[in-house]
Amino acid sequence: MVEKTFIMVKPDGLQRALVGDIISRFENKGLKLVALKLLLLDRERAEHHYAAHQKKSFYDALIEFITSGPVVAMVWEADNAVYIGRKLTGPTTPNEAPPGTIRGDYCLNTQFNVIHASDSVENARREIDIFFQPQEIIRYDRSIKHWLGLDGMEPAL
Ligand code: FUP
Repeated sequence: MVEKTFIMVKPDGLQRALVGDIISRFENKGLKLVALKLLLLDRERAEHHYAAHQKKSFYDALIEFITSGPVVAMVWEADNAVYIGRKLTGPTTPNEAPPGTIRGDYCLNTQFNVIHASDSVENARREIDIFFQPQEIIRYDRSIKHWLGLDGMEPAL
């Protein structure tokens, strides 16, 4: 089923100039980018996003970190986009994240773990709503033929 997932490059990912690589991984896999913005999270939005962790010991540090610099918020679309987004991202604990995943390749630390990826379709909907207005999610078709100027060309025999 076609799903949307919410992906965010965290302040450490942006400062370490990993935005391009992270976007490439999602593009290369084949997901479709349908929304993107660079923003600074205020405390209110950060607390809304991480509401599930309010009682955790790491909560204050997490809010401090996620509001400490710009982030890149994105919505990616594909069949099973949520599952694929988590697979590309890797597990929360970098020690357990295999090489080849974003966290496995770039992280040493559980807090400074470069990327957020929705963990369920329900959370993806909730998170997309926190970051984007409905009109900021762009509907479009992809056709490489058109953009290579090949519309209407007959295949060579
Ligand atoms: P994830 O969905 O993989 O980002 O992980 P969680 O939703 O469980 O945690 C949200 C964020 O809290 C993590 F990205 C990093 C931070 N965190 C800690 O700092 N310490 C912990 O022990 C667990 C999570």
